[in-house]
Amino acid sequence: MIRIVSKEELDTRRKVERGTKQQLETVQEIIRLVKQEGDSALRTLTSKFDGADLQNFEVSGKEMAAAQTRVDQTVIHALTKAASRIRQFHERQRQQSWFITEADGTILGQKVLPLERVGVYVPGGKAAYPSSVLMNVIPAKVAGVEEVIMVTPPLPGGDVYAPTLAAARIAGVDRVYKVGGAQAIAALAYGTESIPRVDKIVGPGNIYVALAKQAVFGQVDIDSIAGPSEIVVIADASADPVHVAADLLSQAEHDSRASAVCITPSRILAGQVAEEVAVQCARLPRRKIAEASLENYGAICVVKDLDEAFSVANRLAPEHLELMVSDPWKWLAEVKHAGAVFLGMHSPEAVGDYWAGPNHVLPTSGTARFFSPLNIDHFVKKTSIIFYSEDALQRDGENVIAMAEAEGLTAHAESVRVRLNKKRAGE
Ligand code: HSO
Ligand code: ZN
Repeated sequence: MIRIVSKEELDTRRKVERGTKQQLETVQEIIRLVKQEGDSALRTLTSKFDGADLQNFEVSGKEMAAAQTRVDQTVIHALTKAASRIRQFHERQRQQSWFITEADGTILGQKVLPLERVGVYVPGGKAAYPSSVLMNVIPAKVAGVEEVIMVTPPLPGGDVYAPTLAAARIAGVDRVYKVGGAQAIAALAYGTESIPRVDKIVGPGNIYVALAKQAVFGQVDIDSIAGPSEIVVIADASADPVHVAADLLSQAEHDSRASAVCITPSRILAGQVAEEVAVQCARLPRRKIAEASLENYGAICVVKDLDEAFSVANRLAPEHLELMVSDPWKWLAEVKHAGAVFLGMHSPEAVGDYWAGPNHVLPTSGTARFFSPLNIDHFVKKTSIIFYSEDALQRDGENVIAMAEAEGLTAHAESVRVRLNKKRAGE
C-alpha cells in the first residue's frame, strides 16, 4: 500500500486547498450577516449548522469546572504537565524592548508590546485536539496577551466537548464562546453584542473557517492557514523499520490528505519499512484514514546516499523531519527547510506533538521555506521609539531638508527648518 517512488515523483504531489467559488460565496454571506446582525445572526447560524439553540454563547465558570471532572484524571495530569513544558519552552522566546542612547543624547529604541486580545478557534467534537488548544493558547499568554478568547462549535445539545474545555482551563483561556464555523471568525473579527472583537485569530479549522480567516485578514491579523500534516523520515540502515513504520503511520492517521514519506539510501530498509507499514496499519482503529493517506501521499524513496536524501527533503520542506540516522547531529547542518526536526532513534514525532515543549503548529505544504513554527513573535508587535536631542537636530537637519526637498515635500523640509531657524535666532 505504501509505494516506492522516485524522487522526481515526490516533487509533484502537494497541492494547497483553495475552496470552491460556492464555498467562498457562502462564507462571504455569513460574514455579511454577522457583521450586520451580530448575536441574532449567530443564533440563527448556530441553530442551522450545529443544531444548538442558544441564548447565551459564553461558557460559564460552572460548565468549565464540570468539564474538568468529566475528563480522565490521568489525561488532566498529562495535559497539565505538558502545559508547563510548553510554557517553559516559549518563555525562552520572549524578546525585550531595547533602547540605545547616542553620544549627543539621541535615543532610539524598539518597544515590544503584546497584542491586547487574541481569538483561538478550536474545531468541534473529536476534531478538536486538546493538545492544539495548549499549543495555540500558551504562546499568546506567555507573550503577555491580556485576553485570550476561545470559540468552538457547540455539540447538538448545546454543550462543548469536555476535553476542549479542560484544555482551555489548563492553558489559561480567559473566555470561551460556543460558536463555530465562518460565523465564529466573523464574530471575532468584527465583534457582536456578546463577543468582543479581537486583534488576531489563530487555530485550525475546516475549509469554511480557513476561507473566513482569509476574508477578514486586514481587519484582524491571522495565523498562516494550515494544510494537511506531513512527515518525512530520513533513515539509514541503522534505523529500526518497526519504528520508522510506526512514525509514518502516526502522521498518516491524522487525515486522508496527510503525507508520510520515508527517504533512505538502503534498499533493504525500504522493503522492510513497506512491509511493516502494511502490518501495523492493519491493526489501527483509524486504518481507513491511514490507508487513504498512504495511498494518496505516502511514499518510500530510495536515494543514492544521505546527501541526496537531504536534498530531496529540503525540496519538500516538510512540516516534520525525523533524522533516524546513526549520527543525526552531524546531519542537522544539512537541514535547510523543515518546521521541526526530530533527531535520533528516540524522538518520535508524537513526543513533539504532545509533550516536549516546542510548538506543534508548524508550517505545512512546503511553507517551511519561509514560515516558522507558531511562537511568541506571532503575539507581539513592535513600536519604534525616536527621541532627537536639540544638538542632534541641528547637526542632522540639513540632511533631512535635502532629502525632503528632493522628494518635493517642502512642508517636511520646513518642519525641520523652523527648528533650525529658531535655534539660530536665539543665539
Ligand atoms: N501532528 C499534528 C499535531 C497533533 N498530533 C495534534 C496529535 N495531536 C500536526 O502537526
Ligand atoms: Zn500528530
